[in-house]
Parts: sequence; C-alpha cells; structure tokens
Amino acid sequence: VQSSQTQKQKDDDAEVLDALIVGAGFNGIYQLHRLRQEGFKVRLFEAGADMGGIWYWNCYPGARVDSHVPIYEFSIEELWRDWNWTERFPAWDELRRYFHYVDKKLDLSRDIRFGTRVCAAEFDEARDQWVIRTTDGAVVRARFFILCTGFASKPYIPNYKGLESFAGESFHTGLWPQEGASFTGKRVGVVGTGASGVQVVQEASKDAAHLTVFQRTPILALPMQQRKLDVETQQRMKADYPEIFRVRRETFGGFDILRDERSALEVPPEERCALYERLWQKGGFHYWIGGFSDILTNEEANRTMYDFWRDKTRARIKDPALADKLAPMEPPHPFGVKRPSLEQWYYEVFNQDNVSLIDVRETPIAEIVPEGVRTADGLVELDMLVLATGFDAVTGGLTQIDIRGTGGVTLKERWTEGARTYLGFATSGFPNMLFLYGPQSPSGFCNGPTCAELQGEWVVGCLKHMRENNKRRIEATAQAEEEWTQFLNAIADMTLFPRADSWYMGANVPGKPRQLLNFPGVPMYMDRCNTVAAKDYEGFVLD
Ligand code: N01
Repeated sequence: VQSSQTQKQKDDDAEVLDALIVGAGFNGIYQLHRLRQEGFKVRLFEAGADMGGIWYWNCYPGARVDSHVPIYEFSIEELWRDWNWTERFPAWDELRRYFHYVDKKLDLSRDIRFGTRVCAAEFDEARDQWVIRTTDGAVVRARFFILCTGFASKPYIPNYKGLESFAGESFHTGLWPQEGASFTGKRVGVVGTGASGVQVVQEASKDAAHLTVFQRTPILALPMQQRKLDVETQQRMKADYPEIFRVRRETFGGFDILRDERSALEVPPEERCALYERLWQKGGFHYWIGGFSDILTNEEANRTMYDFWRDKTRARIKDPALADKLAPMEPPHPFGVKRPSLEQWYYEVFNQDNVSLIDVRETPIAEIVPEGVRTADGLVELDMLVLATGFDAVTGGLTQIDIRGTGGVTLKERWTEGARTYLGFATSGFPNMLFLYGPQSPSGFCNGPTCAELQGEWVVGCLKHMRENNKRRIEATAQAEEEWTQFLNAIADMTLFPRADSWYMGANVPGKPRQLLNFPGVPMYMDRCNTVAAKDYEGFVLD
C-alpha cells in the first residue's frame, strides 16, 4: 500500500510539460525545434544514446539512405546553407554527423534525455494530462504526448527453433552493435533480402570467407548510381534547393521526382523503353516513382516495368539458375508494391565463388543450431548470423509501449483488429496523443524529412490552436476514424499494393492484421489534413 501511495505521490508531483516527444529522429527533433520556437515547454526522450533515430540503431556496414541529396535533409535554409554531403546517397555515419550538426545549430540536446526509453503512459482524465513513464523509473506529466517513434523501431525476429543456441555472433540489422562487427574471414549467413539485407550482403561479400544468403522473396532492387559529391558542385546545386524543396512538398512520395501522367499502355513500346532507360540511368528511386501514372494501379502497365527491370538485371547474373531465383521470368508480385531497394553491386555478388543463395521457400530453415543453420538439405555452418528480417513496421513502435487511454484500454488492445486512426495522427480514446509517421499517414510512402516537416507543421498548428482557444483536450471521434479507415481501404483496393506480402500491408509479421498501413499520396493527404484544420478540427472533439 505504501509503495503504491509513494508512486501516486510521485505521479502527482511529476514535472508538467506542454508536450513530451518520444524519439530523436527527423520527426522528433523537428517537433522539439518548432514547439520550442512557439514557446511551448517541451522535452524529448530518446531510448538510444545519440540522435538519429533509425540511423542510430541501423549502423550495420553498408547502411545508407535511399534518397538522393538534397531530398533527405531538412529544408530549413539555416541548416542546408552550410552543410555539404560527400556522396549522393549518404551512409549512416554521415547522417549521424548531420544530426550532430543540426543539434549544434538548433541547440537541441539540452532538452533531450538520451538513454531514456518510454515504456508506459496513461491518460489522467482529471487533469487532461498524460502520465509518462520510462524504464529507469522517471515519471513526467504532459498535456500532449507526441510519438515520433518512426516506422521501424521494433525489429521483427522470426521465431526460429534454437535461435538462442547459436554459438557464433548473431545480430539483427536494426540492433547492430554500436562498436561494429567485422565480416572478415568469417562464414556469414544473412537471412532476408529487403533493403537492409541488400546492403549487408554487398559489404559482407567483400570480406567474408563465405557468405550464404537466405532468400524468401527476391528483392526487385534498382541501381543506385551512387557518386561522390564535392562542395563546389553542391554550392551550385544550392541555387535550386528552394525549388527542389517546394516540389518535394507537392509530389506523391515527398521526392523531387515527377511522374509521366500518361498510361504506360498508351505509349509506343520504344518510347516507353526509352523513358525506362532514362530513369534507370538517373538511378535511385527515379525508376520506381518517375514512371507512368498507372504503374501502381494497372497490372498490365506494371508488367512493362517488371519486364524491363528483369531483363536489365538478368544480364548481370552469370548462372541462369541463379538468375531465375534473383530475377524470375514471372514477377513474384507486381513491381514496386513491395519497396524496391537501391543496390550498387548486389547482383554481381552472386557471381562470386564465396557467395551462395538458398531459396528458403524451396529449402526451408528447419532450426538454428550452435554451429549454424539447419535447412531441409543439411547444415550450413556459420560464424555469424545476420537477421535482416525487417520490422513490426509502422505500428510496432507505438504498440510496444504500454499506452492506456480513457477507460484503461491499451493501444495494442485497441488495434488488435488493425490500426484505426483519424488522419494518421490520432486515435479515439487516446486524447492529446498525436503520432507522426504513423499508420494511415503517408509514413513509409513518404521521404522522412519531407513528412517530418509537413506533418510536423500540422501538429504545431494544432497545439497553437488549442492554446489560442484555451482548449485542454482534443480527441478524434470514432466516426471520423471509421471514415478515414474506410477511405484509405478504398484507395488501397484501387491499387496493386494488396498483391504483395509486404510491411506496407502489415503482412511481413505473422498474425498481424492485413491492411494498407501507409497513405499513398502526400498532396492528397496534406490537403485533407489542412482542410480539417481550417474547419476547426472537424472530426475531433475539442474541450
Ligand atoms: O526489412 P524488409 P528491411 N524467413 O521487411 C525476409 C527501410 N530501409 O529491414 O520478402 C526468411 O523489407 C523477408 O522476406 P519476404 C525501407 O523502407 C531503408 O530490409 O517477406 N526470410 C525480406 O526479404 C525498407 O523497406 C534502407 O519473403 C524472412 C526481409 O526478411 C524497410 O526499412 C535500408 C523471414 C525483410 O525485409 C525495411 O527493410 C534498410 C523468415 N521467417 C531499410 N522473415 C535505406 O534507406 C522475413 N524475412 C537504404
């Protein structure tokens, strides 16, 4: 009794903030910066020892961003004016340096508590405040609870029999040791061929004594066309930055890539191929999002893109049997409805003598043993096992926290049948809780910094509106949430996204409800959000 009374006293006496932000990635630090500018009393809690969010945890060899310079940075001139990158697609360590630079310029970390994992939060109805707890026993109260946990903060690890028994080194890419780990001279196994797997495989192929890649679904990876960038080139490029940043706010995925508004099928085949070739040479995501308007909605149009990709890719693989595995004649799923990744020498890796591929659909992993991986065909001996098996994406970072709204229901319970939100910002029964880059917002379909700014400004506007109107509480209505969910599901049904078992669909984690977790189309999304704000937050109840 005494200890619960002490806890209650501690909860009652906790420091009261206007907002507590969780996560020091792009979204979290943008919130911290802007809310502070607007005079709110805010603090940020970050589980990692440093800033960077995804770039803190995913420090595996080869980790680098898939967005070309200058798309993956803040559009704040005070920041971009003096910052230069060394490569067109920067690596994780350079991104971390960028975060340190931003920290210095905006003086952020004085309000960040690192090494502080938020594990629970409950809404105190009497005070209209969140009571937020951390694993080290700290308690803080905040009017607003702003979750910026990113789309990939909860790693997914398959439930392999014997995984704990493995005697060598074993790492998930999203929990890579900060001190690093070397592949040199080792027998390395990589499970998974998503964006993380591709990057690890490229690096491990250089130094591993032997590399075994366990593939379930071939990735439809695109050429990165990486290149070094010098300062002079970037100083010239900067004349165009304001326009580039304007365009990125107005395009489908928050990039500066405009698509061809025609159907792929109304264009003569030679012209179509010429466009595909141009996009291919530009590199990066140009081939994915710079194509024709019906690629993600029309299967026949989509097939033209798959076939071009397949022929280009197969030409790089010497062994026809391996080519059938890596770039099959028939698509494993429509092109681009599972996230393509960018590669530099991924396909050439499989021409090397020290690399082998195991198709786990044909030869499943039976168990992990101390010596390595036992498949249906026998033992693959390993010194290192890399799990590039992805994340409980978009929702996992939120539902892994014990968040209790009105009536004591947890967010995890609330979303058992699937995530339900209004505008991808809020969910009924959880007043004053807003999340960014979350489910049913553009999230994984949007370049991170673009949405950190666009969604971020909406949140800042909302908090200002509350303050100006003396409101203490905002909550999405169940009806608005239902309509938003139906609206997004209807959009999903018009696309080919449901045709792949991807994390976009929540389909990469066994048992997770299948639904389109990301809203396709930043302009349409922001238009809706801004209309709601202009109509005094229609669909929310403000008290
Ligand atoms: O995860 P994923 P990721 N047995 O879910 C396989 C971003 N990102 O970490 O396709 C065997 O994409 C799974 O197989 P399948 C980016 O948005 C960006 O690679 O489900 N295999 C798949 O091959 C990306 O999309 C960057 O059949 C199993 C892989 O593991 C997102 O993060 C870099 C398995 C998981 O792929 C996630 O990427 C890295 C099992 N039981 C990540 N379970 C850049 O910007 C899963 N797999 C460059």
